[in-house]
Amino acid sequence: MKLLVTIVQDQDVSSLLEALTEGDFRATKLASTGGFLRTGNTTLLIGVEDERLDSVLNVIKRTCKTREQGDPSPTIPFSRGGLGVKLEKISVGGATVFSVDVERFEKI
Ligand code: 2BA
Repeated sequence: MKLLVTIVQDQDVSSLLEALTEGDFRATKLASTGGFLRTGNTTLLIGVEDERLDSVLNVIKRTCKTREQGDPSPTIPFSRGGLGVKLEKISVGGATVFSVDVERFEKI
């Protein structure tokens, strides 16, 4: 079994959870914040049997979109680029997925 720590943009969460549920996958949704942009995103914990890994990755690929986002750092004093400097647009997503081997899984 694998645990997929899956970071997605908030805009994609609803359709991703719908597609996961339709595919009979289980997920837990956590609110998170990106360390670079410092804006909200969502982390889903998805436990999946090894033989269904490709299938769940396809659902994530199909559902999560790449978007351009501005760097908000000018609002943070003395951060990258300094005050008032407009930085370039950044490409975010579709999804960042960490696949971790699950040593043991129990529902009690
Ligand atoms: P953020 O850390 O807010 O990063 C948002 C986007 O900013 C990233 O999109 C990437 O395009 C850019 N970015 C991040 N760090 C950068 C840096 N040091 N220099 C230049 N550009 C940088 P994604 O790569 O699609 O990442 C989306 C979100 O996924 C991240 O939000 C973060 O929450 C998470 N993430 C990505 N890689 C990670 C990692 N290695 N470890 C933990 N979380 C990660």
